[in-house]
Amino acid sequence: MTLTNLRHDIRNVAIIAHVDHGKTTLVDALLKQSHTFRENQEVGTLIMDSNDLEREKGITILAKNTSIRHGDVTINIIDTPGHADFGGEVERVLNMADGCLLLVDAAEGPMAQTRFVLRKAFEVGLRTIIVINKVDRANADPARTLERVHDLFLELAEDADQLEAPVIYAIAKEGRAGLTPDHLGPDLEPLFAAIIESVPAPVVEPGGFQMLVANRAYDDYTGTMAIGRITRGSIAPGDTVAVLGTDGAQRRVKVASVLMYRGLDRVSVPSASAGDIVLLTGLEEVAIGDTLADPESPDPLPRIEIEEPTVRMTFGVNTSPFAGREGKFSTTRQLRARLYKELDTNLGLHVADTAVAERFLLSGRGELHLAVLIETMRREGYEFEVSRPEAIIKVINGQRMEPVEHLTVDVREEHLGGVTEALGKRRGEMIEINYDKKGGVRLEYKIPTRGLIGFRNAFLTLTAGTGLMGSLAIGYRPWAGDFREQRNGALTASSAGISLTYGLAGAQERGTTFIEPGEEVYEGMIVGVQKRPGDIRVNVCREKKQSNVRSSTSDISVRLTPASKLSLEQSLDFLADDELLEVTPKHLRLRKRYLTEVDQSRARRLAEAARS
Ligand SMILES: Nc1nc2c(ncn2[C@@H]2O[C@H](COP(=O)(O)OP(=O)(O)OP(=O)(O)O)[C@@H](O)[C@H]2O)c(=O)[nH]1
Ligand SMILES: [Mg+2]
Repeated sequence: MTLTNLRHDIRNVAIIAHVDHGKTTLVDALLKQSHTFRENQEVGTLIMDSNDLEREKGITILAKNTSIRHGDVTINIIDTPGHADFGGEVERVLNMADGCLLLVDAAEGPMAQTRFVLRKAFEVGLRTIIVINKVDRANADPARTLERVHDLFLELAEDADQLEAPVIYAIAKEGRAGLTPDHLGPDLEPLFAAIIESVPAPVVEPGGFQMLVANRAYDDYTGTMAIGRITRGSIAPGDTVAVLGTDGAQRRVKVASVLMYRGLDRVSVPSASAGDIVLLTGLEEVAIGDTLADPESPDPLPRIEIEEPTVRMTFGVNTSPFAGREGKFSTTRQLRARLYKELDTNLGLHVADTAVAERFLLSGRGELHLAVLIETMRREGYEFEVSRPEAIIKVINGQRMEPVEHLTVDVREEHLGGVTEALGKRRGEMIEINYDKKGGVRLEYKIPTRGLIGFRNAFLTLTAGTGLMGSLAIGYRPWAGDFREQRNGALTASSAGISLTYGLAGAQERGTTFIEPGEEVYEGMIVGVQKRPGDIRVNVCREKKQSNVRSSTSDISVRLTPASKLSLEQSLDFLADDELLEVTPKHLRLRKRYLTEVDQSRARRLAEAARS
């Protein structure tokens, strides 16, 4: 008989779902009900979405840990992002858990990312609890949702054990759960009970200390912290551990302190042992995926495997005439150091040098993954320029291959025509269509990643903001042929200066403008979009000619339509191949890669010469 030791006092559980299905809201409720906060302490909502960008966007970007007590049991909870672009965050933290709560919105049912996270959970052998959330929604259909979840289980489960999963119904927003959809209890007790009952207690493997570094955190007092779940042995401040790196490299370091999560805090503890999720300080250069082990038994754990990026773009030193004006950091050296540093924690990201020293190639899991990095860096004071995001094409066995995604969209029936037409043009292949009784349609597509870049904005317009979409990279397929829809031409500034009402009014006769009067522009900067293909130069700085009879009201007769300001994501969507986005802490400016007519025609001649 083998003696396995179990830590009955601990449950390690990850919360996984498609975007917005209510993970972070459920963590709020779990924290509140376990009396983690002082009486009357104001904590607000979406407590775990603690960084600025998460709060602004209302989505989780980084996976995070917390811990609560329920009776004699410590429940360590890992909240994960549901957006596909941050899938790397989910992959890397699942190894800290023994079980997961798979949340599914009772109205939406399983979406693209539900499939992805469930597949990953099964791969690492997690036990699942199905949580059908938002049963309060007007169009909730818990029975149908459960049926679809079961279909997904049959498709993805790797062994029969995984098919058995308890089902809990919940309204995370009200902190209530129950065993049937129409009889929820007053609190989350049924969910707590299910976690304690069916998430396995951590197994204590025999042997010396061992832990896989799943995450890192930083704080000014303690420096870098290595976060992970101890699989073997125990650890105390002052212990020496071997850090096992990528290439079999090994070095010894002393652990300064051992911390554990308590609610939203991290507290110092005298020791921790197998099953615990800990933060270790004093180790400095530890990479995610490294194993920390007892120097006497330095056995490495398998490194964390992350799916490959599908989208890439260049980040370069700002070459606009305004370079160096608005950013604190703008040199090649600063940009390069910052980008490579990102690799320490952003596992889904790749960075490479290019033939040009001032330009770097960044590859990520989607447009949003790269956009979040851009936004983070500009807030830190960086200025730089980026190119249009593109799908990563590979040549495999001499054949041109491109990434393909499984796309799930939910639209109202009246928008069906527009959406299917747009997806058809982008080489989408419909695999399934399902009508529900309430005028909604769910479509499943296989579509090249290329076809999805820039699609989100079009989709929101086509569905008047009511559509839902989610996609998941499913691998590489032979190149589906060219289909790039030509965007309407850009209105570019014909000379440098300050934009004026009169000049902008002239530009508005040709199309839609992106800037307000009084903004500084340079030649070749994009100030709007015209009504048909082909760029046009416009003089937005033009003044109204003074007439002999001076009239104080002469300018008032010009009425401007307000500028249509593009957000970062909209700007990235807008970019054509011969354009760049200038990013500074203060401005986003679209521009032609070659600013003047002379440079543009020279570039065209060179390109033609290279082709012939
Ligand atoms: N009606 C209803 N709305 C809910 C419920 N639970 C959460 N929501 C709402 O759903 C939205 C998304 O909730 P979040 O908790 O941020 O979802 P999430 O799964 O953490 O999202 P990501 O981390 O970005 O993937 C919020 O507006 C919540 O208020 C619920 O039970 N019923
Ligand atoms: Mg969240």
